[in-house]
Amino acid sequence: MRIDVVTIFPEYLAPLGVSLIGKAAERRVLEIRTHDLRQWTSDVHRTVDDSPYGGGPGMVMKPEPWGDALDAITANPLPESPEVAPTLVVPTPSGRPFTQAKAAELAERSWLIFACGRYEGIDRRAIEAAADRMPVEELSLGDYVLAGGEVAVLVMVEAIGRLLPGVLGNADSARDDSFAAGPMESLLEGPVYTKPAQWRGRGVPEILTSGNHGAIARWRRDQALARTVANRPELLARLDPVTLDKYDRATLAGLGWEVRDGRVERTEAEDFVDKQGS
Ligand code: 6GU
Repeated sequence: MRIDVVTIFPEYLAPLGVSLIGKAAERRVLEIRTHDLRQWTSDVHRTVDDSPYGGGPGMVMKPEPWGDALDAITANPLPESPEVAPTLVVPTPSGRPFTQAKAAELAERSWLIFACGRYEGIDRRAIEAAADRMPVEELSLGDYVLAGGEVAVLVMVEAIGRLLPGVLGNADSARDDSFAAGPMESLLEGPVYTKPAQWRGRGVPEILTSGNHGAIARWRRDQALARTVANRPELLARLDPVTLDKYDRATLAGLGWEVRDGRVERTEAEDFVDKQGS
């Protein structure tokens, strides 16, 4: 996969040279090129922003440097498949959610270009002009506001890159991840343990040293259900009940959840008649 990143802070992307993604780049599974947007400015101040039409706070990124940057980068297609158009990813808190499913979808593309906005965003015309020539994905990490797209690119490239064949050491390690199965059958992962067997007076759950692999799998599933109830109850409500066996349902009952009308829902409290009034 080829990844181009356009930013006014190329040094912000230095972590892409480290660890899993850095190693993958060394092994040529990934080719990451970062570009300074200011190389596509022509004034002495290398201006990339201006005040917003219509007024308001902050500054907007000018369209010309972005247009020239995308022209220049797309003028050098993949040597192995010169016909493929890149996908442009624009990290923005106004985008659609960046999910594990979106990471998996983007991991199938051979060429991604990330456009890091700063300030109040990029002039809309630059995005629209790009969309005439290539798929454009405006994506958000979540419901909070970062100062710019650079950190979001680090997050997205790591989430996408670890799904590429040959990036993870163990081909199975992505399979059991929280969200690997998609939102309809996702539970959070439960706790994990390693040696020593005793540490500061704390042991390891006995089941994990029993050698009973069926019982271990059941225990892990129960832990996943309990953690999902505690931390992300809205994920449970999205579960397809056909993914729940009778043991799952018994565990959920003990946690105050049940399958009702084909949905996973919180069990009504004993006093529910009282709440209805009389
Ligand atoms: Cl992708 N960008 C910025 N600037 N802020 C964000 C975000 C992205 N996702 C959440 N907040």
